[in-house]
Amino acid sequence: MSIIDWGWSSAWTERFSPHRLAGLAPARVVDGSRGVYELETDSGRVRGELAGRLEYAADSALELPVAGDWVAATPTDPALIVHVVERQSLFTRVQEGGQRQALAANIDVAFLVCGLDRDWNPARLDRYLALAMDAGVRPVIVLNKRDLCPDPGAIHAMASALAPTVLLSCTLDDPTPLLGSFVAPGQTAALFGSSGVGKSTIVNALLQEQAQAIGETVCQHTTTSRTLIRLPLGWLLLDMPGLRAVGVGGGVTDAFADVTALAAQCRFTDCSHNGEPGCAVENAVAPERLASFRKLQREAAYQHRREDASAARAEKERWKQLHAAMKKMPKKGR
Ligand SMILES: Nc1nc2c(ncn2[C@@H]2O[C@H](COP(=O)(O)OP(=O)(O)OP(=O)(O)O)[C@@H](O)[C@H]2O)c(=O)[nH]1
Ligand SMILES: [Mg+2]
Ligand SMILES: [Zn+2]
Repeated sequence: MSIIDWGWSSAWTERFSPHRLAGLAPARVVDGSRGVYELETDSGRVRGELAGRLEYAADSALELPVAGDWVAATPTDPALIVHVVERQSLFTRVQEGGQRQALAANIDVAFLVCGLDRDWNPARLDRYLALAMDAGVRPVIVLNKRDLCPDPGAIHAMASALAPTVLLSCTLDDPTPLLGSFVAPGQTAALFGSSGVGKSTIVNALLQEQAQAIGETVCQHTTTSRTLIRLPLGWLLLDMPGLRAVGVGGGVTDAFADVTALAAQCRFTDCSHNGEPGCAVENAVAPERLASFRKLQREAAYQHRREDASAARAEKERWKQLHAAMKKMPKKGR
């Protein structure tokens, strides 16, 4: 096996060339988080550790490696990770304190998995769609456990209006053709969704083996780390732990393309679709969907303000340090 089996392509070769000149080798992060990683390299699976300078030079945790990343590492075992190669996409969520957390890098397709037993929650799906749009990753909605739902047709119609949708049951169907049609060989997909919706069950069905542990009880989080898995069809799939909080920091207008299109016809450009005259949205969009839109829009706007403020603080700090350094420099006589 080589890194080509893990999604390496000519586009990456180009991005990587400066690191190659520095004697570093490319590796893909297939597992792990802060501190200890599992890497796939041209000489197989190795353990990876962060080089001190990468850790200390990082302005935020977003700059550290995450599952799916391509990194430049020493050709040793354990390998020392020196750089994170510029990402093609980064899937993030906003945590409760307002910090953005990286969930997965270099994902081509996001499978947003919902369980049709008791997890079906359109407002939560709106959140996941916004995360995918914010990351610039193509979303595919996966409605799993159709065997436990008396009328999956209505939900399927509702979801299909938002993004390409697959209706699935791991006990009745083979997910390989259903999900495989959305991912080309060499591409990477990831499974997102609450705990217990069946993400690891889907992985095992695609692999036709019990590689991932499956939950016995729905309330516990069975998968605890992110793992990139190579499927027989030649594409890669990242199994994610279930997410409790799904804070949104952007992507809302794209996730609500229907509302956005109608809003262009409101009489006032700053219409809040809340009783204004000439509003084109309020009577055309279901009240729950409009409420979900408003809530996520407020949340994303708040996050933008918070990130702008913190970027401004960092900029000010940089200038202060530069200024202090300049003052210390000896004045040369001319
Ligand atoms: N009836 C039915 N049960 C399913 C289906 N898919 C998964 N399950 C069951 O749902 C439970 C949870 O499945 P997991 O695959 O562990 O769920 P997960 O999304 O990986 O959960 P976390 O790892 O905790 O995030 C298990 O008991 C599975 O057997 C399905 O299509 N139909
Ligand atoms: Mg799991
Ligand atoms: Zn309006």
